[in-house]
Amino acid sequence: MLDHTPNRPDLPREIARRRTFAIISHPDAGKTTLTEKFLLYGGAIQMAGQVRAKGEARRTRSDFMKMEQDRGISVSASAMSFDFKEFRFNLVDTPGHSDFSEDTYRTLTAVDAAVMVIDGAKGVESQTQKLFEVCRMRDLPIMTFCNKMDREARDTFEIIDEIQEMLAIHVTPASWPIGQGREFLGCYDILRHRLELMNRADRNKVAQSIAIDGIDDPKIAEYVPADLLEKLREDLEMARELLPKLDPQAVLEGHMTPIWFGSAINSFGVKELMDGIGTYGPEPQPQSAQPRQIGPDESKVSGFVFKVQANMDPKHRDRVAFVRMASGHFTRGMKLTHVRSKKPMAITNPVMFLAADRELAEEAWAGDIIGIPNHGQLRIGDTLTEGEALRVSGIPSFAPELLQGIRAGDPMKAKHLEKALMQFAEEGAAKVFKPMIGSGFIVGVVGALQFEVLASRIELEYGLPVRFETSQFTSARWASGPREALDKFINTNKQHISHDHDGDVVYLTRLQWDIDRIERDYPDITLSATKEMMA
Ligand SMILES: Nc1nc2c(ncn2[C@@H]2O[C@H](COP(=O)(O)OP(=O)(O)OP(=O)(O)O)[C@@H](O)[C@H]2O)c(=O)[nH]1
Ligand SMILES: [Mg+2]
Repeated sequence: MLDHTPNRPDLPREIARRRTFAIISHPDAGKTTLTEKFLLYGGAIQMAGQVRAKGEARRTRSDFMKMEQDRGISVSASAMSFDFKEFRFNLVDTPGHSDFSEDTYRTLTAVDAAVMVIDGAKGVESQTQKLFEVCRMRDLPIMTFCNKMDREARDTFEIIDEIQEMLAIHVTPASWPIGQGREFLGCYDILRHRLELMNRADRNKVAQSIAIDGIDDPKIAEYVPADLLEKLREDLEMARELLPKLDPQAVLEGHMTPIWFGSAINSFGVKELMDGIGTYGPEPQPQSAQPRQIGPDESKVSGFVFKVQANMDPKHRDRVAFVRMASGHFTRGMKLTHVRSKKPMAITNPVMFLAADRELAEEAWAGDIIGIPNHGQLRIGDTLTEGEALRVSGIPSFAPELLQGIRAGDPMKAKHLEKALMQFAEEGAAKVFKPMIGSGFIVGVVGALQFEVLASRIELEYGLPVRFETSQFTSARWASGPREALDKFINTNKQHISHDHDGDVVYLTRLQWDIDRIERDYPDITLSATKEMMA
């Protein structure tokens, strides 16, 4: 578990200014839109793109895959780094759809905090709840952004109560909405006593911010109509009585979440949220690893791979490992030890993810997320160190729940298909099994949409149309045991045996009965539904 001890030694300034966090929520709450506005305020881009961009309109930077752009949903986590005031933000936009949650869960092992986005009309939705529980398990501090306040939203107290009750966390308002729906004017910034007014005319424009001297300042009446002002005063009075005050330590411990209200698409409330992440968000935290935890202030460099993405740039066929730096000050060209293979690796062309561009990373500090282009040596869960045999632990691997056969439209292209599938398997986008008997491959995923992503990417990135067909199997189990027992098991069950992309033995079946039988008949063989990420 992470340890947020407040009195650990001071971090070097470069590390202390880093804020590494994921944006999480139920599908469609506005994560990608919010990410885009973060980039805008961070000065990383000049103009925000849109999730459902039509014609010549700009697209968002984090939904860079074609399928994401066509459908207006995120299917893959993407990282971005930028400066905001004195802070360096490393942000990961995650997909909300549960079919892609393995990617999101892995991302949560690589960040120090999460921004939870809630749709103001919908409140806490099912996926919000699941993701929140993962954050809770890791004691991640959470900042909440209640989005889409430009539309009809639920009552503010009701939303806050729902979060407190459903998620069992204290909620403290950092801002308070004034009016709602068409009448939504903006927010009262409780932390800094300012009036923030939304500009509906220009979505890319910074909100008008007016300094006031507390809620009784007569100046407010110049901007807020009498009825709304009266309600605001009443609400704030009630909030003061009923809701907890911001306790920064409780936020860092994950027991309290501050909530900001806003509208990502109108760029509203975003800057206040960013200030909040800077001020109340955690510095890079210790990373749990075996046999010991890694402290961000250690002088030796270490980091671990939490995601691999092939063909990020369609122009260069390459594979990028997303590495979260866990400690030290990395400089380009350093030789690090790849702990799994015990081999040295010279990191000569690491990249930083800057909005849509990648740029050579000359250096990186604990907390940063960098990309390391490679030819498949780097896998999810791998640790890089200056020699010590440390392994970062706790990166989840989900059991495949849906199996389908896959074939190339053109049977002559089977070899090509194999290559593409192996790449995606190494990326963690799907599990791929090659049966011992017969031709073709079986693909295993967690959610049905992953099949579609796979088909679309194989066609786009490898120029291979493919089709899926129902498989006679519905479950996959990794088999392990002593060599001799395993060989005997394989030889007598050939019809059910396949190998994954690492050559490991996988038993396929459609009957739980088979699995029970194997466990009974082969006491030396262990069947498991997931495969450990680390060898
Ligand atoms: N009215 C309104 N619509 C918004 C706002 N923010 C985002 N949207 C719209 O909500 C839809 C979903 O936004 P996204 O940013 O793609 O949501 P997401 O959370 O990234 O979705 P997934 O990645 O698919 O889970 C888009 O059509 C946005 O334009 C807002 O503040 N107000
Ligand atoms: Mg998205």
